Amino acid sequence: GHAGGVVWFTGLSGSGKSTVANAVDKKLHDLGIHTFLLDGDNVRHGLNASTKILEQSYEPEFAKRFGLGFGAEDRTENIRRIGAVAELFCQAGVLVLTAFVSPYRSDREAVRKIVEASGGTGDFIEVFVDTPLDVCEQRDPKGLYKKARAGELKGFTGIDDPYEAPASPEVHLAGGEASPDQLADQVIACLRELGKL
Ligand code: GGZ
Repeated sequence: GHAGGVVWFTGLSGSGKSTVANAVDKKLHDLGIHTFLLDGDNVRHGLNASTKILEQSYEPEFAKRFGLGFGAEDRTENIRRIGAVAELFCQAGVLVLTAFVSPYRSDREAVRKIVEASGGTGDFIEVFVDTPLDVCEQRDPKGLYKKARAGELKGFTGIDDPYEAPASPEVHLAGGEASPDQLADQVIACLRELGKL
């Protein structure tokens, strides 16, 4: 194989994906591994910015056409673009970490196909951050579950939009039961077993 790979975190909002991915990123960096983390903060504000964000720099018509939201088609396009970027980094020998809800199984499988076609089997590692909905809802760091329950936010994953759990992820984390640091250690151990480290 080669040094590159895509470690794809998936799970509900508030599941801890981003926190665990950041902890894994730091541990890999300390091991001297060249990584790159893609998450909502650097993608949904840039490459996949919303119409509202794009309107600050582009014509309204253009912003409307290319801005991404949270409807089913936009989520699919969000994941497709992220997958394409991840595949490029992977080709460059970088171990890419991604942290997106990525709720639809077919979207994740499409990325797997693309990454494995250009790299090889084993280059796509799906990490399911399996935190029960009620735990995510109790955490509710941004108050989004509360808004979704109140009907102020439509199409929220886990409330009135589906989350399709991975059938056979390479790594399955019991998100509600351990600290982010412990979960990150589990991911590192799995990456070793899979021969990625
Ligand atoms: C799910 C939403 C929604 C809806 C805004 N559904 O906890 P967060 O805030 O930081 O994580 C969620 C994030 C999800 O963006 P992704 O790019 O990961 O989603 S996807 O893979 O489905 O395209 C949440 C916030 O954006 N958010 N509206 N309706 N999450």
